[in-house]
Amino acid sequence: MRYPILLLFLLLLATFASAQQDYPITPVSFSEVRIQDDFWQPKIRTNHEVTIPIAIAKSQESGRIDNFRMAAGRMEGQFCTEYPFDDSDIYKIIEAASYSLQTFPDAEMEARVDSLIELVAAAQEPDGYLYTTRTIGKNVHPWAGTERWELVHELSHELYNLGHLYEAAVAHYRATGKRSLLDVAIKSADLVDATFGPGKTENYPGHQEVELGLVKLYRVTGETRYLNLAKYFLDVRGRPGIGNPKEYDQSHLPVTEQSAAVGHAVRGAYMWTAMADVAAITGDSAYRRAIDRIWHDIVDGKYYLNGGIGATGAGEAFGSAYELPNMTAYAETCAGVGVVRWNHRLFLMTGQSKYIDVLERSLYNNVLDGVSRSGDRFFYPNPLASMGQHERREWFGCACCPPNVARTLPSMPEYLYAYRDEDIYVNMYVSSETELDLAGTTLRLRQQSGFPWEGAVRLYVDPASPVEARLRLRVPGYVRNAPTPGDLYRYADPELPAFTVTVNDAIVPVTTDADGYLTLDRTWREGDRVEVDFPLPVHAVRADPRVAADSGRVAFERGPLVYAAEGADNHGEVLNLVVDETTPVRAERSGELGGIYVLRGRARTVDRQLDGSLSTSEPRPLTLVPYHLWNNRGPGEMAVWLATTEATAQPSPAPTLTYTSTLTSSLGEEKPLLALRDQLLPAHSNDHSVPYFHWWPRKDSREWIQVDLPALANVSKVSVYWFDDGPDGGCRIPADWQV
Ligand code: FUB
Ligand code: ZN
Repeated sequence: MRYPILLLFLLLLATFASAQQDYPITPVSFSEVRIQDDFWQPKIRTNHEVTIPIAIAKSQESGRIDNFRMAAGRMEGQFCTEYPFDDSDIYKIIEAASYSLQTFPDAEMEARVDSLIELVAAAQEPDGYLYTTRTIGKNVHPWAGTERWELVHELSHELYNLGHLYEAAVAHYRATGKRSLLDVAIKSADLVDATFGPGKTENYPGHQEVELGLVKLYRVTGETRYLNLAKYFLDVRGRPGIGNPKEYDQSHLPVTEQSAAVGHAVRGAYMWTAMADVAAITGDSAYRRAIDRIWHDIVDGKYYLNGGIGATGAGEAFGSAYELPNMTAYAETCAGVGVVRWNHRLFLMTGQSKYIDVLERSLYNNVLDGVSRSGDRFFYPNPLASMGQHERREWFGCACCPPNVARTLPSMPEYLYAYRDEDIYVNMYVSSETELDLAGTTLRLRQQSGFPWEGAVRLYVDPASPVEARLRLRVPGYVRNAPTPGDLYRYADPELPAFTVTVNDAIVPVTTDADGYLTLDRTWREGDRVEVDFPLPVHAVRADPRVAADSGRVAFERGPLVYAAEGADNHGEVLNLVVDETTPVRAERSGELGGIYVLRGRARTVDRQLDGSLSTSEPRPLTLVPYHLWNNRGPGEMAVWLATTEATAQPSPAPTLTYTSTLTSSLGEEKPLLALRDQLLPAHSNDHSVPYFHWWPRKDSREWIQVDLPALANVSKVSVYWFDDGPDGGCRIPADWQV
């Protein structure tokens, strides 16, 4: 009799222990931080007023909401959108709105969210299964398979959708206290738990996401089955005989044996985030070691200066180390969101500011680039160079990115502050206000900052009664000559300008510690004031010489912002610029683009002549704008990495007959035809590094390109350079062709 009691006691203890353990550092929740600045606050407002309503309207127009209506039996018809993961957009929108309503109470949006939740609940099958394409039962998506979960390890996205459902449910519950979506999530998770695991169906999701959703559900419900299930879905990957192991979805090896960032970038980022979560709760050091190796693999060779990951559109995947092409960079917005979330977790695990450096770079540059200033146009890939072929779009058939931005903006206040015992971390400099409970007293923290434009930061520390605490101010990498952790990028002009920290106007001698913080350890009293003026010089950045795409090139940044040259400020041309390195590049306030700092320098242009020779101009003014703001004045040339030599510049094309002609094609789109006029010769037919024109996925069809000459001309010779990406790609040199 004593054993069962002892066992019960031990079990209770184990549950209690695991429920207690989590990240050693706790973020101050987004709902406890009030942003009061001129940079983020307007963006969060535009997100609320424009982006979220558009996301709802587009979901209605595209049939995503109707899919739920049909699954709920409230409408006749068949599954009517393109992808089986379209359900997930609705969940992401609910999550975004839940965060946003905290800052902007809005009865209309709240009612809309309630009605979406009611519809989602109605679309759920009695046993908890939720996947509209199968429940509707007509026009079931081929990726769904014939049976539930049959293709879960491939492209069905049944579990991916549910991960987003769980995240939405937790956000909605935390924001409103309402259980409506949480109950749907719990019913679903119970079914998934009854279905998968040892002795049940043994398989893993083809697109990771459910794992981190389950951890969130575990945190809010305390139900350890959800945590165990999250861990199961991670551990079952790469097990012999299970699923279809492949690098594409990181199932090629057990997760603890993985060391390199390979395959689909979003899948990877979501998986490493979940591994961090599970490791924080269970203390699993093998997970920690694996994500640490992968993190290094990224920051040492697979991380774009704009904070993006995933170099190639082929498989939306990582390339090999140092393969970071600029014009064809994929750097999907969702992958940037993944980098932000994963690195936040790594900070919470370690207290090291290098993770916030990565988070901040990806957030300010890659994620913000994902949406226009107006909040109604979106980038899916975020290239670092353009001939004018790129433009933000109103929406996408595969609409994963816009709602991912929509949920990231209103939740970003969560990245500002964190605490652990008497340590208070200030990680991002954004004018804001929050309160913390510390050693039995309430401490009010108010921050005034000019970031990202100016480095002066003032913190008002107001405890209700005197309290001992360590205020830890992050010293960003760009103030420490470390643009990114590791050696992938370096400042060409390393400079460590001095700065001082004062408390109540008295200079405090303080140095940056090994974790990248300035620590002020004292008894804080009402009215205490800390001031730091971080120097934000313009920095020229060079990439590791092994990054061929950036060789002979330089990029500029200031503070957290990466800059880009855009045609709109530079006579329409920037790819042909050679930076005049003898002229310093300076920051200057400008009224452009809503009020920014532009960078001004000088550059020469390189132009190709009709005889093939190159001519170089005298230096002329060069203007750069923050990268995330490019393409808000129409499409055009853009470059983050500018040539420093004539040999690495891309000369403006000579006025040849092709260049001055009007080109049209059977493709119907104009922009891809720019590749025919750029006068860049590929190294070989499978050279993806220069722009190419293609008709893929058309096959066995007759296609044409028409060249309307500007005037009557004698054409003595025509050459065609065919693109062929065989054997893996789908483009081949045509069976026959004629001019
Ligand atoms: O598969 C769902 C989402 O669609 C992925 O995360 C994106 O990369 C896009 O492929
Ligand atoms: Zn996406």
